[in-house]
Amino acid sequence: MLEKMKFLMPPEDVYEPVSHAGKLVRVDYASESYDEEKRMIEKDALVYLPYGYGASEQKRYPVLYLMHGGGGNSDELFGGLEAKTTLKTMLDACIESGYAQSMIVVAPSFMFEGNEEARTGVEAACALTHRFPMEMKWDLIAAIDEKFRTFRTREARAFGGFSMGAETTWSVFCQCLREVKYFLPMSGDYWIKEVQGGASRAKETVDCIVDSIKESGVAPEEFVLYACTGDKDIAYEAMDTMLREMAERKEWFHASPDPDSGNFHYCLKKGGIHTYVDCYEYIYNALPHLFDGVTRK
Ligand code: FER
Repeated sequence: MLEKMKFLMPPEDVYEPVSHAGKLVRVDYASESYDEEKRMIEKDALVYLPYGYGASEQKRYPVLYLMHGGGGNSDELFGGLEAKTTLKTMLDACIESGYAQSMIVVAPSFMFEGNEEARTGVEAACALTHRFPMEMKWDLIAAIDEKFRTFRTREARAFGGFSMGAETTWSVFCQCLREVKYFLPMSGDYWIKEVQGGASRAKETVDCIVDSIKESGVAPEEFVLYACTGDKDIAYEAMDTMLREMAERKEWFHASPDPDSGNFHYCLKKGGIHTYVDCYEYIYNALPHLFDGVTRK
């Protein structure tokens, strides 16, 4: 049996503006298509800088990368520079109260020009989510570490995403374990074998994940997964099947209901559905457990 981590409903006041608010900035960076064309491409990410960022020359920050779902772009999670969603207010409140560490949050996109079919087609989207880890480790991390005062270590990097962003997260897990320690796949399974292959081809999909861990040389004690979804979510069955298969591989995944011990946590929201409102609640649940020991030593 796979024991679950307790889901906490965020208190109402995390959605109320606080006096010590962070800010959103846009960052442009160069990447390439990482396909046969090897095209140079212009990319951008929306970056959340916590309150006080820049006040001290010495202070460094951990970085949480967050990927949007299918049909989205780098504006989607934060609601653009105007912060039209509740994510920024929630981060401000969680950091001000000390519930979460002060951190930089980066919202990039797996989309880029010339791939419009990936907005609606899942196969086309997968072609992009599966190339994104190369952009992540060869371009995006470098751009963020160059522009901002980050720790520049894997212990101070987390990657999460919702729906197709969760699919991206599994892909980043498999290819960027040496660059990133914490992973937060929300409402999505890994489509490396086929669409919803986490359910239809669970064993082969999890074999791929395990092979990637072996190849990375990263030990099970050196990564942490917070996998979240809701039991009414359209991704529930596929994700649940895949996570239960993962829990069988006890050499690699140490499942624990305690979010601060073990490396594999399954957070399930009763009644949770496939929306960003639920996604932000999952982020709220994972936030206090990220970057343990980086700045609280
Ligand atoms: C899943 C079920 C649905 C999933 C993604 C979706 C990646 C939704 C995709 C979309 O509509 O863009 O298991 O996992």
